[in-house]
Amino acid sequence: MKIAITADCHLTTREKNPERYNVLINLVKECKHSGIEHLLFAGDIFDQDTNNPALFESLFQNLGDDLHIIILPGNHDAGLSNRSFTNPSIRVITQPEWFETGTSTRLLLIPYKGLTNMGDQVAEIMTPEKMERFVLVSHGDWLGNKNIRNNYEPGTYMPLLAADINQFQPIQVILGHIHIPYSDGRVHYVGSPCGLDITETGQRSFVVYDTTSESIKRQPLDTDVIFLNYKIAIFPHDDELSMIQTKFNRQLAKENLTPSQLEKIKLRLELIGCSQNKSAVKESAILWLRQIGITNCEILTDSLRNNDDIVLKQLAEMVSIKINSEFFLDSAGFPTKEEILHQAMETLYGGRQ
Ligand SMILES: [Mn+2]
Repeated sequence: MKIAITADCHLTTREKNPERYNVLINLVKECKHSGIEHLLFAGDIFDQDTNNPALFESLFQNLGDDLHIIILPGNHDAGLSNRSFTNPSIRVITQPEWFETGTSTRLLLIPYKGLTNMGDQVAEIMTPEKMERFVLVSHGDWLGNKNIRNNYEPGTYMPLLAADINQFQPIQVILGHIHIPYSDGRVHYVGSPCGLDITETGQRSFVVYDTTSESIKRQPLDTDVIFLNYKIAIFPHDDELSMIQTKFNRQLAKENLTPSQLEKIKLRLELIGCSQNKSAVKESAILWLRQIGITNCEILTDSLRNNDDIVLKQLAEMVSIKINSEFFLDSAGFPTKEEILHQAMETLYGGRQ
């Protein structure tokens, strides 16, 4: 059996964010195409105060027995219950519940509950003398890694502690709440199916749990919009545009986008460092981006210095060559070459504009 899991759709109205609805239509198509029988929402179907079950339900008409929708309410879905829906294929989980998969490994579904820990919720349903083999699916903050947090809503939501994992030993943990797709050992954040804003970048995906192999796989999702947010450092040069082009193309290649996805890009490009003519380089960058099919972009140059001093320009080029030499290697825990170049330009041009 294959179970698809998504989370953090944050639906508003269809007029305001049609892309958040359209991606769910695509998700249903993907599920049917891949022989997936269950589609599980791990919380936050709705955004802030928007809560329109009828509109959500309209996306899942005529599902028949092919696809069953399971909803775990998140911290934004208060009050959601089976009474909210008329479609019998949609089921809302309001209490911790076991989900049978036909194998000896079950899914433990824990809906969001404020002012509790996820571990307490697991303990409530777990028989103390019997060690269950299970996959935990829920909505909240994984506290085992401090580097990830939810920019969308500060605070701590039904936290899962490393001690909880040690105690209950779920074979996998699949969570909603953090919108960035992320995996840390056995803990996986599904990520929002469609980027909500410029901080939720790149191609989006959903998770498929295969009950036979007990494996987790990510499957790409087709979205109306793909956010990209790049920061590029430059130094004064007669061809600053090609400097931007090289760095931009290098970053874009990592996104693995198809040519038809280019027109879906919503780009924020922040230029930092120093330019010999910042308004000219901004203008030429916009033109070039348009030529390669990226029309929806904003270029930020607030932190870009402007200086055409000829001596400093030569110094800047020498510094940049040094930074690009093998001596400075990009590796984890160290500043990137981009950051070093930015700092070097700040040092070189600071206070001399
Ligand atoms: Mn949430």
